[in-house]
Amino acid sequence: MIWNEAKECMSRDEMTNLQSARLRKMVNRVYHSVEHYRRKMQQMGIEPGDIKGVEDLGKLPFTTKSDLRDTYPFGLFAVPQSEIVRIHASSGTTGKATVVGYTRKDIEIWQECVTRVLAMAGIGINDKIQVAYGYGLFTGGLGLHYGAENLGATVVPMSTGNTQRLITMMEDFEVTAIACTPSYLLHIAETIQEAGKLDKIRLKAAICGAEPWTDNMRNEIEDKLHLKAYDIYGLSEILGPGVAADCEYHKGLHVYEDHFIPEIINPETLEPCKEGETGELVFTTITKEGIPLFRYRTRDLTSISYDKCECGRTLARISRFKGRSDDMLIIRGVNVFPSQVEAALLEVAETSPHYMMIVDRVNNLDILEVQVEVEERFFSDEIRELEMLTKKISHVLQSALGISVKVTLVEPKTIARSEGKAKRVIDKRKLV
Ligand code: DLL
Repeated sequence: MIWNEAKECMSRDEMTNLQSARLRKMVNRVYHSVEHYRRKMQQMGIEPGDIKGVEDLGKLPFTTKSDLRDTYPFGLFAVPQSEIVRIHASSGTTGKATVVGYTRKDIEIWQECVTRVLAMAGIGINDKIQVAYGYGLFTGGLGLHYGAENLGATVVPMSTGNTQRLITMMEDFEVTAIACTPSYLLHIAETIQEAGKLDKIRLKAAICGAEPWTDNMRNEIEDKLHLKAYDIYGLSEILGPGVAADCEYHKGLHVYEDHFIPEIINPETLEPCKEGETGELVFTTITKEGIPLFRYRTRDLTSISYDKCECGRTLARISRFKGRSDDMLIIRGVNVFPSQVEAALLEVAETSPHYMMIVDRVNNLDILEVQVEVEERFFSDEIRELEMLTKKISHVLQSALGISVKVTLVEPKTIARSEGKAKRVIDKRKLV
């Protein structure tokens, strides 16, 4: 039985009707309250009345991160400041922060979305959940916190910063669920294993997201901690965590289409992609009040399916993310994503998914070095074994990426662990 059947199991026609009604209202409201959009629509010769439903979505202008930066801090807000009850911001790597504001209703909708995600992962009022995403301007901590509280679970607001304390409390409080980035959870799992505490841990579910991860990484986490790991997706501009998440079948992430209309476009031509084709994910918010966005280009690369899921939900599903278009490295003309490296490394039993990609340019030639952690024993054994393993990993990576790779094996714990989003790439070409 699906907890939120009325919202998650509608027929496509019912969903389209609901979305169209919400879209019409929101376009009208935004046109009259956000100068930036009104100007853009006027330049394109569109009036609110031209948007009759979802079929007219393509007439609306796209929004990009630069629109948010150009109107920094509050230029895209659609309500007076007195109606804004919370602000979040993401720093990004360049320029000013991206600022988003929430009205009380926005916070309620956000809570509702996260509650739906947690319920989909089988979490309920008898669970104790440690929220180990960062609390603060990042949306992970507070987003999961309010959603879990709204569900009625017992929240332990850990934030990040002290893995030992997190594990002690996990054991003492008999914590049954955790929410954090997948890379941090892997670090937690290894620390638990080293401390010989695995049999004292009662975790049954993990809600992981905020960074790309692969099915192999999920398997590794599930095997290490004997739990079920679920994927949660979101971005501050649209909401924070809770825009989409996967169910127990792990066949893509269900998008909460009653609040966000997804599109997949070709990032070069900006034309819509066919169902199943990989492209850039674009969202239009249809219930947000504080900062409603038209066709926001997420830069995240995925594909979409409208087939009914085995779980019974009819919500559109997006496939796991291949990465972001701005994470994509072009090395000697070949497109390379960190997620390809992760997936390939997880095929090699002797490695761990802790790696760092270092890209450099020597004599005008791009060089990719991948540093990989391997078990300690390889460094005490004969040098020949280390060489053989280096060759094996180079071969696996070369066939996965289609370019030659310099592999450097490093001892466990050499690569810095992150408690938030993992850093996987150092591109020295950008530093010169
Ligand atoms: O990362 C919100 C979040 C917090 C999501 C906690 C899930 C859990 P931002 O900092 O704005 O917001 O970063 C958003 O992170 O565009 C993706 O590139 C990436 N991302 C988020 N979730 C996933 C995921 C939060 N499940 C950016 N898989 C997005 C892959 C993800 N990438």
